[in-house]
Amino acid sequence: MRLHSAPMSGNSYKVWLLLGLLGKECEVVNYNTRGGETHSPQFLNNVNPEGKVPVLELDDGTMLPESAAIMLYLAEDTPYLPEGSLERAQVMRWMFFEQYSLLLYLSRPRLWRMWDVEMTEVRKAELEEYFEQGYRALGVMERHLANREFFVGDTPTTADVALYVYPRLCHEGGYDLEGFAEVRRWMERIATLPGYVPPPSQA
Ligand SMILES: N[C@@H](CCC(=O)N[C@@H](CS)C(=O)NCC(=O)O)C(=O)O
Repeated sequence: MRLHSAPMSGNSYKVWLLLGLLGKECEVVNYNTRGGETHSPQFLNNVNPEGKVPVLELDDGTMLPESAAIMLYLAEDTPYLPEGSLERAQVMRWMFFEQYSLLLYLSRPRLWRMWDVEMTEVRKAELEEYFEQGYRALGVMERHLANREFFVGDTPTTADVALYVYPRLCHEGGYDLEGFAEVRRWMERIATLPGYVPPPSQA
């Protein structure tokens, strides 16, 4: 297996983290996303037509993009993916939530800061919307975690790994998790799991 990824990519970090927690090894090929390497004809034709990482390349050459799909594939037959259909659906429910309701809002402010993007009036208005939606999504997580240790069941699953990454990195985009004590406690629990891999943080 080979993982196509980028050094500061949160979505790639989800996969590195899961690999560490599962005790699995994988060759890593890094790209410079800012420099447009993932939009080269070679990448678009042979790795991912969407021009994004992460992509897991299987031993037979099959390319599997999308962090959530990769995590579900890697976690099969491990404690990180429950066997029961309802529990599995709950895991996917939180991974869909992460993709639709959390990811963009927490990742974009970080990306703009990292890339020192010019703050036009349009971007300023967008940023405000990202923070509003991002804090809303963090509130959903905070309420869910009020009476449980992990998102689904009593042990960590791919849902926890997916949801961990952007809250862990979001301070780099200007978020403040002061009002999210349950989320912070849950993040501390994740950071003590055997095989934990620290984030690709600049800070
Ligand atoms: N839904 C995708 C999002 C992947 C994504 O946005 N990847 C970023 C890096 S974190 C990327 O490759 N950006 C380069 C680009 O869009 O040109 C996932 O979860 O894997």
